[in-house]
Amino acid sequence: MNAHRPVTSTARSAGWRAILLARFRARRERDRQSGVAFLITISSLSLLIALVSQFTYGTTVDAAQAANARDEVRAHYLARSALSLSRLLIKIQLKFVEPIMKSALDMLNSQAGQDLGISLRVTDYIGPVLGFFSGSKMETALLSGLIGIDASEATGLGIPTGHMDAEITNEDGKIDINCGGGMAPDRSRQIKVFRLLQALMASPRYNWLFEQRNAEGQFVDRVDLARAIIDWADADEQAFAVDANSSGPEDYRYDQRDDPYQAHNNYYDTVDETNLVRGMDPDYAEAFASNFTVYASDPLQNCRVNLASVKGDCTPLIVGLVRAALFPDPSKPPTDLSILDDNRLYPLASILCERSQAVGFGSLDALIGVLNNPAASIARDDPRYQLMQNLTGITITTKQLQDVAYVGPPRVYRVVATGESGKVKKRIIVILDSQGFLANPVTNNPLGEQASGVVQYWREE
Ligand SMILES: [Ca+2]
Repeated sequence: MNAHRPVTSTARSAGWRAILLARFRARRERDRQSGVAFLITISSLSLLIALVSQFTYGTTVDAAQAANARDEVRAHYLARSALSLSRLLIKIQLKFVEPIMKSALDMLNSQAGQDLGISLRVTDYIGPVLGFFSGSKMETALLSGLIGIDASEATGLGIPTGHMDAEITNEDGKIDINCGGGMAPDRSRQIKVFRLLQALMASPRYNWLFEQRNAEGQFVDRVDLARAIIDWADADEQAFAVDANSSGPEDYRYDQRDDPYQAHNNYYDTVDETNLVRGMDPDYAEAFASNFTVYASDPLQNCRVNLASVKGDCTPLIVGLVRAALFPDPSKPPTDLSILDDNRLYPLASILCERSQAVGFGSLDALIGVLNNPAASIARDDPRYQLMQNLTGITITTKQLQDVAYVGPPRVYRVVATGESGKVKKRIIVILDSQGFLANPVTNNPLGEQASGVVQYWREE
């Protein structure tokens, strides 16, 4: 019996191996488990990071969207407010200022024995009025101080953020290119429009426009352009001609262009529509279109321009009106060619234009006075004093000027109201006709609504 058989080295090493193997297995198991934990941690972390960044991004976008939406609404209503205040001023002008000014001027004229020829346009003061409502506290205080009231206790004045503005102009002080057009064209009115267009374009300073090819590679002359503008607006297919016997069919070939279209053959909807008229290109539009309107205002429906309403750079228009008044018959060349001399007419017209900006015109005679006697129409300290002393006056009668122009209460207004909040800017362009037909009154005071103008056109951008 061999109870104590010695352990062989082979058996010992097998034991160690088993131990080592077990340890190795345990460790591998442990390592394997710790790898899983690491992976789980990493993936949880990335998931969390992705979630958090998605959340942050989403919140930032939502906040920006909300701010944008807030600014959109705020800018829209600021523009609407500017528009409402503009309409209030228009109403004040038409309902109160015009009648009072008329009786005051009548009284002054009868006492002083001469025509003072001034007018008051409260609509020109829309800027300060808006400043009163939308400016800072200091602005409001300053403006209320100017008119002698204490606005410190008034509530609702001033806006904390944003800005609003408005510009009020008249359409009356422009050439009505729709006059005489439509379904029942009126020849005598069309001739008037033709005269006005010819006279507006007559200036030698525009020669370069008619001496080179236009954007479409064509030569266009003044007669063709005026005729095309008139023919677009009338229903008939007969080309307009001053001499009715020489007229043929309209042949503008709008439908044979690369981008064919039909002539409107009815009233223009906007002045921009003149861009579709043959011969018209951006250069002509820039030179003349600012003097066009598509809204009638002449109470006699005789295509005349309201000189009480001219605004902005009105010198070319006044030059045109004077020329149109002096050339009643466009089929004959003018007898006095000196009237085509820009050096003679432009300085006078620029003085008249300046005066219309400053005090307006109370009557046509005030304007004729300057034209007849330029030397007496300028102050001594004006730099152009000497120039005006050397200018020969232009003989023009009230009757001649009356044929193409009048001075009367404004009728059609264009209001461009803007509202700004943050990065958003809204602009509302509205045409208001104070004598327009009010089809759908929204209050029970339709007359009051009409007084601030009936909306003819509305565009928000
Ligand atoms: Ca036509």
